[in-house]
Amino acid sequence: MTVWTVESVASELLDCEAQRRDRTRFTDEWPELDVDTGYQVQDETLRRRLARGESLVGVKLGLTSKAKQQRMGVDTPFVAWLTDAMVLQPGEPVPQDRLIHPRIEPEIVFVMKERLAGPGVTAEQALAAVGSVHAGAEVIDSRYRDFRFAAGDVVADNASSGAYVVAAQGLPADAVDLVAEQVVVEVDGEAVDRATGAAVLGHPAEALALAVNELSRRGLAVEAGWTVLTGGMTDAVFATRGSTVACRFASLGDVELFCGEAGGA
Ligand code: 0L1
Ligand code: MG
Repeated sequence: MTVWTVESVASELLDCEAQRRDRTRFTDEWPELDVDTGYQVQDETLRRRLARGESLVGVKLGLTSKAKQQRMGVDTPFVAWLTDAMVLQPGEPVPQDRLIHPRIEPEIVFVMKERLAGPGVTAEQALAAVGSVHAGAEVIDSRYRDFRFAAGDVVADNASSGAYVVAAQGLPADAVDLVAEQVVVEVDGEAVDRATGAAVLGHPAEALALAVNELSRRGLAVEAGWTVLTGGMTDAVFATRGSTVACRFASLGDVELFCGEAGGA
């Protein structure tokens, strides 16, 4: 049986990503892979992504909504890294050729105007450091078969990172009621789910504060200019080839993702 370590789990996850290969969760073989160890793996994979030329552009929150926690069977929100290799420009299709089994979820996105360092940062302080708020969508992709994982597995797997898109036009944070802001998720024009910003820990700024305070435990901060995905507001929908998924926000506008031509591998 394989004896797993932070380094070998990081290698296996990056290999799965590069080879578009899924696998069973590590915690069945390595029960010591808890959330703290998962963050060590995450930081190791980030180190390797940066070493191969990617740039760190922000953070994303995972499992900040009850809908997502219930669906995934994990009740702890967590933080993960965003690099420039994950960015999709508005209008770009889902990059099916580099993803295993992508799903799409709506996100309220912050672009930071100021650096924020914890501990003890409140949602109010966090919101004051936000430059603009945007509509967004994340294309999640798990390296685990059928998205089956425990908390340590998913933290190690950079919270199922794949790709994400942020609407170009944002609004100042005080111009939007982020608790009441509604999103409707449509697949090929049909509404399939909806939620408000309240789904994200009661207020998306709570998710930002959580990220800052979690990073501070590891001696890190959220930097000015970074993008922050505050967490999927609804359960994610399958990015089925040939379909278009739209996330229509009440004030922030729309993001639409074409999921690639039908019939491809
Ligand atoms: O695979 C997953 O659903 C875990 C990542 C969650 C991302 C999110 O909640 O925004
Ligand atoms: Mg997400």
